[in-house]
Amino acid sequence: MSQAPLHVIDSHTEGEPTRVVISGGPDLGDGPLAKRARILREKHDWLRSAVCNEPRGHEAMVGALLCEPHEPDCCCGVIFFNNVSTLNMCIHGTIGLVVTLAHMGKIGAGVHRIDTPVGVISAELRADGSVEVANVPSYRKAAAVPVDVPGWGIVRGDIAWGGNWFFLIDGQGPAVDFKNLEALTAFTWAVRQELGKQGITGDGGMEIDHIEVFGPPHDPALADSRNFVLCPGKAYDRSPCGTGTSAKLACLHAAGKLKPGETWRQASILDTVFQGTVEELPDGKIIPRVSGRAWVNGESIYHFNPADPFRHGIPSPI
Ligand code: PYC
Repeated sequence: MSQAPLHVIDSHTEGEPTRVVISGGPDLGDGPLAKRARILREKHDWLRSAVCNEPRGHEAMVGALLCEPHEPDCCCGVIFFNNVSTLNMCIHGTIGLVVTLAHMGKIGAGVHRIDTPVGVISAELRADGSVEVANVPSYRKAAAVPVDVPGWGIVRGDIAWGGNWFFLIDGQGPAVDFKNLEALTAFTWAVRQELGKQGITGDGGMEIDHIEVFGPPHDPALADSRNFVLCPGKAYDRSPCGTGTSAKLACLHAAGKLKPGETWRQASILDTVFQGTVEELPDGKIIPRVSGRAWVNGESIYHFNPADPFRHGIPSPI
């Protein structure tokens, strides 16, 4: 286990934090990013915990390990992780990564390809500082799937892939309002538990580990919808969740409610907004394009004193 100091740069994307590890991480080899993510998970989980968990982090922290790319023509590779595990994909984190790389002077305005465990994505850093990410192919797997949730009855949701697996619920559960955070967390956590118990999964048996609830926007002049997203480690997303917005775009497109050239404005529980558009693929899937803003707001060196019992973080109770 490496005890070299870690150098990290912090940012937030529309309220949701990203902590990019720019040096000091373990050697994961030079294989495909999916293989390196597995090595990180199985052999170096201390890095995730040291970066995201207390005392350095908190439940909403998303980490991003900057790597050399495996795929050609990429400016970098990245592996995302949170308080409980690695993440397949993270769009708010990609926006944070791009702004961090620009802050470091490594990239400028323009389109950049980035290698991830679920495929190559591209991100455009625009002249106004906003970032548009072209995500992996996304699709709706099933519509209006019923799940019996104790205390709530039959809850219906769409199952969609937007780089992570989502269960998307519209118009059921507590009102999507900041004052209902606890009730929304309890509702979505109960839904997630039942999906697992009832064997309702994404493709290939992958766990549906993100639950997204939609309600009307506070201000229809600024957004089309407002969401609450429960992430795998039971933290809510402070941003509108880019992979969740991608899953929503896939569902809207599959339902004939969003066409190429039209823009969907997804507000978060904090009323920050991502803009989304779709590009149709021949197989019926879409490439979601999601844009938003991020700000660098910190930089640290982490030290690992062997006498410190919490040098690798306090494990999440989840
Ligand atoms: O923006 O894709 C996202 C995301 C996933 C988990 C937290 N944020």
